[in-house]
Amino acid sequence: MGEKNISIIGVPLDLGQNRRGVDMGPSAIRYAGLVERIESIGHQVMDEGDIYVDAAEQRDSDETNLKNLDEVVKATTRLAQKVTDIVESGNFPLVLGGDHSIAIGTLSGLAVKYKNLGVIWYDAHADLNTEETSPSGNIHGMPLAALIGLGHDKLVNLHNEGQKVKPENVVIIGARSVDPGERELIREKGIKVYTMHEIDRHGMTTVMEDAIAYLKDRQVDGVHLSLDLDGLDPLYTPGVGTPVPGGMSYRESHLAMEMLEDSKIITSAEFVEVNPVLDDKNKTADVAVGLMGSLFGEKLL
Ligand code: HAR
Ligand code: MN
Ligand code: MN
Ligand code: MN
Repeated sequence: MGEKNISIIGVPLDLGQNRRGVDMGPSAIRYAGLVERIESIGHQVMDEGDIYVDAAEQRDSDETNLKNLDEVVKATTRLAQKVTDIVESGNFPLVLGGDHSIAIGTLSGLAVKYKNLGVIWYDAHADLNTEETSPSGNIHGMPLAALIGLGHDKLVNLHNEGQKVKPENVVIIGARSVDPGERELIREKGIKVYTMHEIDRHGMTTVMEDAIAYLKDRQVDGVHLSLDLDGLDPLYTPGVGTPVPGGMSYRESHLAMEMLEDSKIITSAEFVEVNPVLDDKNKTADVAVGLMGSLFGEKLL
């Protein structure tokens, strides 16, 4: 990647879903040696600490089925401002979750600078639900929908009004758990999705070459990697709240990160859904840090 100035921000938010513990994700990732690992590659690292997250209220203030809507909006709005400050200073934002609802904040912050941003969504899920289609009411299943301008207006208009990312600039990799409303949206909006079938059928090399070429064709002005650790098979990343079998392997995931590093297209990244309470001796955080090593140019030889 060449030497970068990387700003790390933790988001200890677990209110976008049901299982407690994912708020400890940023600590677990730091404990797994993140800063030292990235510095040893030759980058400058600034750890900017954590975004403040309010305690959940006893009852939902809004009459929707969106759980903890106001708390999620407050924390992600703070995150968006922080991310805007970081990209405006020229640094590379590296955001640590927290559940995947934080992506609404990260990408809303990036959208101030990047008007034609590409997004790689590495995930078992499509995260394209709205309050109408969500089977759970969990906001971590909705960030991509909100970012393309669909769903509750507090989520859609966070930090700035309206759509933050064009649906045709989104590439989902590793999907294997997609709800009916999400499937409809993928068809209607023409969102590019490489499911586990494409990865099995054509291999990760072809899928990543294709994904990178697709985004370059879209003439994107930056590419954000949003990596949900449940994209990997739970064999490798057991510490996630919504594991889905049949996922991408450790080796496929490292290859994907190495190909992104070779392509030089990535301008920001986030790693989400690490839940130390559900983990096996910090294995999932260790995998996350290893993947960041590959993404930032760690070489074997
Ligand atoms: N699709 C389901 C829902 O909306 C499950 C979403 C789980 N999401 C995450 N992020 N872990 O990908 O509730
Ligand atoms: Mn996700
Ligand atoms: Mn997921
Ligand atoms: Mn298959």
